Amino acid sequence: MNPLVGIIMGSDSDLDIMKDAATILKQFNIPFELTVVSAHRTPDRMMEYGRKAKERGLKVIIAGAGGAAHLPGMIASLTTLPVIGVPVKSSNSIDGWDSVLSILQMPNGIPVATVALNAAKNAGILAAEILGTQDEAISKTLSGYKKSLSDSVLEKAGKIKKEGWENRFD
Ligand code: RP5
Repeated sequence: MNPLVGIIMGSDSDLDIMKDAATILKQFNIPFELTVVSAHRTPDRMMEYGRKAKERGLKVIIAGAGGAAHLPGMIASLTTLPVIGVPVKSSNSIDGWDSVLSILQMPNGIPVATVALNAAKNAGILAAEILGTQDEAISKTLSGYKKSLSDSVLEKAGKIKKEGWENRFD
């Protein structure tokens, strides 16, 4: 199947974080592609990716980068597809705030839906939710996923109730 989600990152060193987006999309049976596109080191490739993404059939782009993280914002400037930004705490990050603020503080007109630091899994879920607005099968998969989250919390609450909270801190 043709990819619906494009997962891109500034460096292969981001993959350890960005693979979480791929893993959850795989779990949801949503076709995606994954590659490295560097805003600073391959600006022409970035322009081509952003400009051709829509005509290639992508519906959502997840872009991750760290430090001077310009990739998500620049990709958003090149397409009308929704762009989800993943700030990565990378080798060139001071403390992660640099990545967060570089992706979050976009000018009016060019939004990037920024998830939490290193939260590539949430980016994958958000991409699925965007696709789910037009696809009932994906929407149902997401309902099942959220039910499983709820069940696991209730299970933990039940365990604490049964065993007593004091036993959790021995
Ligand atoms: C950013 O610089 C990348 O997104 C990565 O997070 C960071 C470090 O890249 P490498 O020096 O590891 O290639 O552009």
